[in-house]
Amino acid sequence: MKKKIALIFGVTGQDGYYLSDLLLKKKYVVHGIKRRSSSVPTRKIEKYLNNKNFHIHYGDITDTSSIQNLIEKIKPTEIYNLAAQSHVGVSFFTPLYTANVNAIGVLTILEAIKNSKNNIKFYQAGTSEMFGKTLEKKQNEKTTFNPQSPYGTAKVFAHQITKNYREAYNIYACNGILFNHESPMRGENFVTKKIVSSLAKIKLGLQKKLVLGNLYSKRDWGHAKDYVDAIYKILQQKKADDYVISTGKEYTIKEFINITAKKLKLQIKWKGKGLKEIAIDNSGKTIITVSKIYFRPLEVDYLKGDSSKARKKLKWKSKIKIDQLIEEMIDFEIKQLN
Ligand code: NAP
Ligand code: G4F
Repeated sequence: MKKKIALIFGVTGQDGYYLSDLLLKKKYVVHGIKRRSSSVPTRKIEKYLNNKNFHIHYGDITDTSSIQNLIEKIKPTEIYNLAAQSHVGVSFFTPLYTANVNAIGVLTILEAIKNSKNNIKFYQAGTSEMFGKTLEKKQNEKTTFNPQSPYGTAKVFAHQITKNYREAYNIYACNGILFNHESPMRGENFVTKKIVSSLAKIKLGLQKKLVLGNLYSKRDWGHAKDYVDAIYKILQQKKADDYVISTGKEYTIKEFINITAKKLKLQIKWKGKGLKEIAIDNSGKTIITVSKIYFRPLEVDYLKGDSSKARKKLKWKSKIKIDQLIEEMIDFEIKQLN
């Protein structure tokens, strides 16, 4: 049987961590790309570095020659593009950079695949942020995109160009449209990680206050481990296609805080409204406040996915519930702090 060789752009991030684990267990040879950094870019994936089937190379998806050279050298059978400037809020401060990585970077990979003599399957990490401001109660593959940020807008380009290359050049290229997924490996400045990490520190007396932005947007939060299963399945179908991956349940940021606080046995009470809203602990100390610096110029108020297609065609469904996700994130945080 032909050896399966995966090339992962974005291997050093949350999903890269879980996807590497899954593919190594499936006996793939896994190649990943790291960017030059002044700190340690491979901190999350350290445990794979001594695996003989895991290889790391320098590269960047904004560097055409590095992408072409890597694809020619590695000869992957599957490419997973998880690489992105993935923070929606930050994309308002760095819109050109975000578009360069999240949109043009994807086209650069697709061009390299088109020009390669090898048959390469391609996965593009699309997002529910592409739906943006939507009137649909549940969003699926047929829902119109209406992105509300440079991040979401660049991802719509990436989605569409992936579809164009599939149809124009007969490339096995797929889009996953993934709703928010979290884990202990989540980046520090996403809201779930920030909440769990800060409340755990507050509980242990290591931090005084957590400052957040909009507490009332709703998100459909799953576990990254479940979601990389779906990513893998998307590339194993007879025909290339696009799939929505979600849990179908939505919570506000405030609800996420309340569940986390309860699990940490932190008693909190909410007071006030708008920018004056606060949460106090049972000694009357203010432990959560709201600041406008974390509000975005445009917000996506509501996201809730309909994954019926993935359930039917991929036989995939989200298994890990929000309670278990939060417990796992808390355990990880407490272990780190101890
Ligand atoms: P993440 O933790 O932020 O990881 C992003 C990865 O992309 C990191 O490995 C990062 O490298 C890499 N990267 C950034 N710019 C790059 C460049 N120019 N060239 C090469 N690599 C680059 O994100 P994630 O949560 O794992 O998400 C993975 C993908 O899924 C992203 O494309 C994201 O937009 C998309 N997505 C995520 C979610 C979610 O809820 N997590 C939902 C839908 C879609 P460094 O480590 O060097 O920064
Ligand atoms: O955790 P967030 O930054 O995630 P967001 O914007 O939903 O984006 C994530 O999910 C997308 C899929 O839908 C991915 F494509 C994307 O790459 C990323 O992984 O923010 C969630 C919500 C927002 O409404 C935000 O305004 O939380 C609100 N929020 C309130 N206070 C905050 C904060 N977000 C962050 N990051 N930090 C805060 O202090």
